[in-house]
Amino acid sequence: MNDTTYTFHVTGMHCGSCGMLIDEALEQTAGVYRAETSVRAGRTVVDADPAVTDVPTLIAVIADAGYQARLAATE
Ligand SMILES: [Cu+2]
Repeated sequence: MNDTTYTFHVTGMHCGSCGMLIDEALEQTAGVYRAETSVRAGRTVVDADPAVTDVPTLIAVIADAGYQARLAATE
């Protein structure tokens, strides 16, 4: 199984609900195994299958939830 970990810097989050909203939106996205957002750190870590989804898609999902994301790291 393909598994890439993407770390995004996310701005616009105010509280824990913001983080849960982002995690739920990402985990409903095809190819995403797991998402974990830290509101305090302003960061979302996403485990996903790069054969199914990609960075622009993940950023768009976060944008649709109402937040701005940019890729910080891929491993
Ligand atoms: Cu909030």
